[in-house]
Amino acid sequence: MTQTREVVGGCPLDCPDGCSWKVTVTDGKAVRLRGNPDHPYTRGTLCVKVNQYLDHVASPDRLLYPMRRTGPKGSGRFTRIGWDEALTEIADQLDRIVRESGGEAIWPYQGTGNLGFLQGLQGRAGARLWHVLGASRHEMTICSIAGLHGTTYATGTSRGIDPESMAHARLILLWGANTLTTSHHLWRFVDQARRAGAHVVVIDPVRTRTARQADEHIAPLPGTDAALALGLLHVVLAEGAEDRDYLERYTLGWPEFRDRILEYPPDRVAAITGLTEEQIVTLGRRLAHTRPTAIRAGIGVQRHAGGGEVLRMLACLVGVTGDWQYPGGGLAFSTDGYFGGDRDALARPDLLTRPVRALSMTRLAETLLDVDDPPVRALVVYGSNPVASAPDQNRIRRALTRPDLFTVVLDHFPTDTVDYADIVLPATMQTEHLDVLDGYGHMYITWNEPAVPPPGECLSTTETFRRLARHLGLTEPSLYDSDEELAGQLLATDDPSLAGISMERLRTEGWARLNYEPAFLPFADGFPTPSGRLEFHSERAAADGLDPLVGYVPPKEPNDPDLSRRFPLTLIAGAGHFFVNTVFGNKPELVRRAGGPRIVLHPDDAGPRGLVDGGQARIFNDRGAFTATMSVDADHVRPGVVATTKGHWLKLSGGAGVNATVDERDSDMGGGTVFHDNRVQIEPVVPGDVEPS
Ligand SMILES: Nc1nc2c(c(=O)[nH]1)N[C@H]1C(S)=C(S)[C@@H](COP(=O)(O)OP(=O)(O)OC[C@H]3O[C@@H](n4cnc5c(=O)[nH]c(N)nc54)[C@H](O)[C@@H]3O)O[C@H]1N2
Ligand SMILES: Nc1nc2c(c(=O)[nH]1)N[C@H]1C(S)=C(S)[C@@H](COP(=O)(O)OP(=O)(O)OC[C@H]3O[C@@H](n4cnc5c(=O)[nH]c(N)nc54)[C@H](O)[C@@H]3O)O[C@H]1N2
Ligand code: SF4
Ligand SMILES: [Mo]
Repeated sequence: MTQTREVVGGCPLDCPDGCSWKVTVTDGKAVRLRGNPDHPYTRGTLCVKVNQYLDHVASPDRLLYPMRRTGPKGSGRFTRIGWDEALTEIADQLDRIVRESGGEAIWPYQGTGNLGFLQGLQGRAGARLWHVLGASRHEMTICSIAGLHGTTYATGTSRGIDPESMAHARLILLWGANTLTTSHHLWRFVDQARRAGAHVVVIDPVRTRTARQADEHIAPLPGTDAALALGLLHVVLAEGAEDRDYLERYTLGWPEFRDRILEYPPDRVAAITGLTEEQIVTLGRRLAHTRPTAIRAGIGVQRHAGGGEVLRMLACLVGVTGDWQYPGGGLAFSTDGYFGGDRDALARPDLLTRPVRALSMTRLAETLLDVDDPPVRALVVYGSNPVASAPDQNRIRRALTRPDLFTVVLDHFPTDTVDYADIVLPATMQTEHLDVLDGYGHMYITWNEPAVPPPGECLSTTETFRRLARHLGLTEPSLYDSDEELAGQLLATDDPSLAGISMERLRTEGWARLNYEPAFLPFADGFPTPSGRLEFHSERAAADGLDPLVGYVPPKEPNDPDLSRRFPLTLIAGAGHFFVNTVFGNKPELVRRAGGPRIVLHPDDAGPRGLVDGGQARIFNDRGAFTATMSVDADHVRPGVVATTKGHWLKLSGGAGVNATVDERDSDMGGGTVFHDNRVQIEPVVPGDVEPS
């Protein structure tokens, strides 16, 4: 007799929507995956990518067995070995490296492939083992850190409003956020506000799918958003619309900030941002007279030299207008942190017996090539595909071929990074392991129950590290806690966000809303800053070497005259619609729909270079080059700005990707990345020419 059951789970991918799902299992096989219809945010739909997840799980390309490298590093040639052999070799290498160079010679390099608390990034899977070994601390700098720091200087926290509350806004600014591609479940709330009369503006140098659906699209020059914000506030002041009562009661440094705003009249801001004075004044007036105004800032907006400062500015902007005090007003950047689970109980920082150095994800190549105290001798990569995703691809490739570097990669598929591994370990996918997840764009947590057994010899991250601990002969008991025990430790807390949410309830129902009222005001009782106020002037920023007063930090490469002469175009590489970072970059159906790397440019830039729509282009700078198909489109970008998307696998798209051109340089805060602060030149690829490397 056929047996069918439904298993609750959640999407592990790096996406603000953190969907809750249900897997239908018939006779031990996962046959259907759909968005959980009961979940208030997911509402029964997943997305164009994850709708194909079960197919992806069953892909013939899946890594099913441990492997050892047989060809040169980078060749991707491997032979199958057993788990025992693989773990013995890894344990021997790590043991030797720790003895010879100390634990810090190990770099556990964890990415965003899985955001789960047990198997992924949120809980720093493997943290206990790394602490016991005294490995270097991995700093997750590649994504949103600059903005998280920026909002924190201003408000004392990176947490903003519940994005759902945007349904109550009357003006919505989607600021460097490509919502319909990167977090489409938010659109329902945008739409709800719009039906009640809200005006929706997208602020993005690129005419994205989201920009096309908005009431208005404002396209500033990349990296100039903080100047734009100052210009809008200049208009607010001219209209006498600043909220004086709010400024008086809730903010610090207003007189200084006011003076700074007055330095940015619309004509000056027009020159900086490339917008017209009229655009600035019109939007400024709208902002002055529309309460509540909600800003949804994306992550893309902060991938510039002054990216952290942009988020700091946006958090301050909605203080000048007083929007933080209205349901539906304020800034939504991240909800990460509203979940009050016991992260330390999970990661156990107390297992570290002495302080260790931190290594930044942004600086992979430089660290591997240049750091000497001690050099990194073992790199353990999991949930990450840095050869394709991280800045300065060519240097990363060079670094990963270092003969004295021992590289282990845990993954689902033979990625561009797997090609450089000494040992490859096959990892479970989301239908095959236990996990607990939160979201960074909503207020819910999710339980992921394994629905089916793993294929081949795939193991979960937790089980892989338990077995590795055993091979290392480690005796610390907590290294062997089961997944259920780990989940219990995470959830066993008195934190009010979890009141009434037991592990049993979560496991049965599959999701729970954290204990916050709908449309709650995050700063009704003041701000968690040193002064208790929204800080336009921040001593913490000053102590970190930044301007104590919030302001505008220009992008770097567009303002370098010599560089700009040689490389006159600013390249933005945002999210692709059919992948999540490089996940699905090998899924044939999604690769087909994505249509290969594409570069969109304005006819004024195309014409003089002999670049034609549909032709092949070589995009290059001093760091490297990649090829893409051209789209010449006057509506999509302005002259001087070109757009492409991230996520393509290098070996499936000409051997190089956009990150061959990106600099391994820190943004202004937290060591964040500068993916879009990037100047390039473009030339046509004539058929028959040698392909660029
Ligand atoms: N489909 C899909 N969804 C994804 C991802 C994906 O790869 N594909 N990635 C996931 C991840 S890891 C993240 S962090 C989020 C990112 O989510 P988003 O931040 O929404 O996505 P991005 O495309 O990185 O950036 C948003 C927009 O910022 C714009 N932008 C770039 N520079 C500037 C600037 O200087 N000023 C302004 N105003 N805008 C600028 C870009 O043109 C882009 O359209 O999405 C997640 N969701
Ligand atoms: N040019 C440019 N580059 C960018 C960006 C950009 O906007 N422009 N965006 C940046 C951003 S926001 C981010 S977050 C980074 C992402 O960069 P990374 O963190 O490197 O993420 P991915 O490239 O998606 O690689 C994730 C890998 O993890 C694997 N994986 C997934 N789940 C698991 C699991 O449970 N266990 C194990 N072992 N492996 C798993 C996947 O198969 C995949 O190979 O990329 C950055 N790169
Ligand atoms: S990628 Fe985002 S939208 Fe798609 S299923 Fe996962 S959480 Fe939901
Ligand atoms: Mo990200």
